[in-house]
Amino acid sequence: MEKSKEIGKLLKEKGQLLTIGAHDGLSGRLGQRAGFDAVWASGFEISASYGLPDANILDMTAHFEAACHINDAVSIPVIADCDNGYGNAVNAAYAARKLFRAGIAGICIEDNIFPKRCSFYDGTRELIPAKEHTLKVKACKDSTDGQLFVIARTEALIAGYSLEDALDRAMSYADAGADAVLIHSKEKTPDQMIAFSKQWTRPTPLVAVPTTYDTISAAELGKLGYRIVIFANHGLRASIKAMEHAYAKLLPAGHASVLRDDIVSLQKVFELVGVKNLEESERKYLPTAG
Ligand code: SPV
Ligand code: MG
Repeated sequence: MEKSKEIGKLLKEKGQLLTIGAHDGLSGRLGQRAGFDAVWASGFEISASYGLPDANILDMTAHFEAACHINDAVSIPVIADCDNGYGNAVNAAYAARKLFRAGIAGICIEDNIFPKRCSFYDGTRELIPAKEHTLKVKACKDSTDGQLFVIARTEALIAGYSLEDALDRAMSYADAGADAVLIHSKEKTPDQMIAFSKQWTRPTPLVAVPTTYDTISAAELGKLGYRIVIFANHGLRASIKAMEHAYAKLLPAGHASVLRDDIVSLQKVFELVGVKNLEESERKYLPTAG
């Protein structure tokens, strides 16, 4: 089945998609193995993996390549975080078509101006006019004859707009043909998300990214209408903690045996990256091997 149809199909079958953030093939594959339904090619994670802030510093090509690496490493659908579409509606539509043709199942575009800043950074932010983002969403859908799963995201609550403004924007994006609407919040409690969902009147599924409001469960979000839940950056943050811990032990000890309980075996890495397949291919296609 075409990847772009899989998200809709999974939503029908499972009711809710649990999605894990990733920045490369390996982190995506670990997400699939853990049992997540889909992978979020996170702009935050991809930027961080370059040692860069999440602020449109990396260009579209870098994001595209990372999304493709993830997509190649997994068989579950990948949703590419396309930030603000890397420019106007024309830029966004180009990115959408390119990702669709590469086999990416879905994209997400947000109503931040270009360049954007991560939702969690301090400071004020500007959004593009609702009408402009509505057309951007439509341009992304049209660019693939409606086939790509397009999540329209509003940063209205992040920017300090009212709940009514957030709802107006989100309804307009839904009416333009978005397949799902992501309402983002940086509150520590899920109150905004609960209030938003209670006033949501469209059949379009809602998407939640419970990063700061981290005590509400996916099941509870599901009951509110959040049918896609994205754990956007938890793999990256877990790996940073694990690496910091290991390096802090390794340097003073000066010998790697102190890490035996903290790291996976080489065999585990071999298995994760498919060394068995490599060996099979070598036997089959390299006359001198074995
Ligand atoms: C990302 O993972 O890049 C996202 C989610 O867009 S957030 O960082 O919460 O904005
Ligand atoms: Mg992002």
